[in-house]
Amino acid sequence: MKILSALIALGLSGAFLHADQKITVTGNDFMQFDLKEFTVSAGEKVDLEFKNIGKMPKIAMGHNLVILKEGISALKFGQKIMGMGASATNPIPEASKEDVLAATKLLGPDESDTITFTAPKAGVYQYLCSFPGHFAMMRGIMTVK
Ligand SMILES: [Cu+2]
Repeated sequence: MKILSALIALGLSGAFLHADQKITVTGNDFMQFDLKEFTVSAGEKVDLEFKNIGKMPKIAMGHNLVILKEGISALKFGQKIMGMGASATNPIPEASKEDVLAATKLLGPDESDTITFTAPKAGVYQYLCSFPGHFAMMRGIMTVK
């Protein structure tokens, strides 16, 4: 009986090891993400916390983190939304949302936003900051295994 309860306890702790995956990324006044790549497990829940650690006003240096669907280039997406009139107040134009897997809010200095999503199937997913022009420097890769 003791062995059985020990096995059950082990099983439960195993379940806890598979708890949500937590990823934290920051953006700064130099248009840099601190994490340019991260890896998550397919089908598992991801808590992604994004923080703007800069000091410049949101209208001049706001940041967000936009993860694109598989096969969508962050560079091309960044260029496309500029053509759609993306701005500090409309960083993800409506017509571009079909390309977006998950996105945080656009953040001003010292703000943070946490989003939760289920990691899609295995593959490579590009992300960027969609504040106009920031895609030139603020890009990264989420690998799903
Ligand atoms: Cu930015």
